[in-house]
Amino acid sequence: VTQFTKKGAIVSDKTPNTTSRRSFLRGASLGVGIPVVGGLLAACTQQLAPTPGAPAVQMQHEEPAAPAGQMTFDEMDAMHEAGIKAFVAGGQTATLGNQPLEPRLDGNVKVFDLVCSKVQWEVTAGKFIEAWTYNGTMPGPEIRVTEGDTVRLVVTNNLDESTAVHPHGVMVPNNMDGVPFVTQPPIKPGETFVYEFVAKNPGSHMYHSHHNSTKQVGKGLLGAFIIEPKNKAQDPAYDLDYTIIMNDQNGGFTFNGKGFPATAPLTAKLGQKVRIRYMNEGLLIHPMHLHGLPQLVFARDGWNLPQPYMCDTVNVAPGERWDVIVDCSEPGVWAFHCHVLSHAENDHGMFGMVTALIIS
Ligand SMILES: [Cu+2]
Repeated sequence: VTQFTKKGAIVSDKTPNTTSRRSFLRGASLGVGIPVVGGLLAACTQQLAPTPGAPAVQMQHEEPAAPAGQMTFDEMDAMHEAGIKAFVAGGQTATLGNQPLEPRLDGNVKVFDLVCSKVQWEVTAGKFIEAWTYNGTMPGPEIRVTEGDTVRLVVTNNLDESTAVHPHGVMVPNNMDGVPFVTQPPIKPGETFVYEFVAKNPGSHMYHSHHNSTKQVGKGLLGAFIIEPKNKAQDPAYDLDYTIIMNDQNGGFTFNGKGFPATAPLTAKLGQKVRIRYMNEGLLIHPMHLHGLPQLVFARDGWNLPQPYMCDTVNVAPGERWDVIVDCSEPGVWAFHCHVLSHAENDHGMFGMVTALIIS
């Protein structure tokens, strides 16, 4: 029996570990662990329902690695395994960022109400940080419209400093560009500002603060702004659509506002094609590496490439969006992480920018 303390340290009896992280993942990827994959999928569907009384395992990047020599190899392995087990159990946080926001209709205008406010945001199980948010989540809600739609963003500032919203990558009239003292006055605390424009250029875009932005975007004032093309045939065909928004300030290294093991896995059925939209809202580059399966890169910053190409690591610089297709041709649990290794793993196990593509 292995027990977990609140700080993530592990108290174990003499029972030897029979499944290391590597053999666990290897078994799954070789196909001998299909029941394991099924179990993972079952666990993932329960992700929004934290297990009552489940151990709080914290794998935080701020946690200083124990000095060399203070952990035995078994202790180190046990900490690595604990992180994987927590991920499989569903990460154990109750909130999700980047959730679809249904617009209300004013005539033919799609209206999205965005309220800027501070909340306590759970980055990993039990670890809360102060986040500055749109509508209470980090990232803010996903705004998704269709090319040609008229879009209105009604932004109310309930923060205690001014702000503004920049539709990043979206082609808008100059006065809708969201840069204080360049295209508009700042939205002061208590004020509301209305942005309205026609969504012209389809693709994967973002919206974020453009005021005191190192702090405000870092704190969480960011989100996905997706414009679907009128002609869907202009993109490669896909069955599932995932977005991974990266940030590297508030709460450490995060995908969609969560650090491993609280990150959400991507799940797919064998043979499906998965579209992944990478969006980097951080200060650092994040080369996204998927194990086992190549990525077909077909768009950058919302613009389809004249010549799509295959790779296994897609470097995503700050401000960039890259769209890829993964052909899920091999079942298993495929590790999927930023390949700046200090954003993903240390003595205490995997943390931060780590998730998995689970194909069953
Ligand atoms: Cu990274």
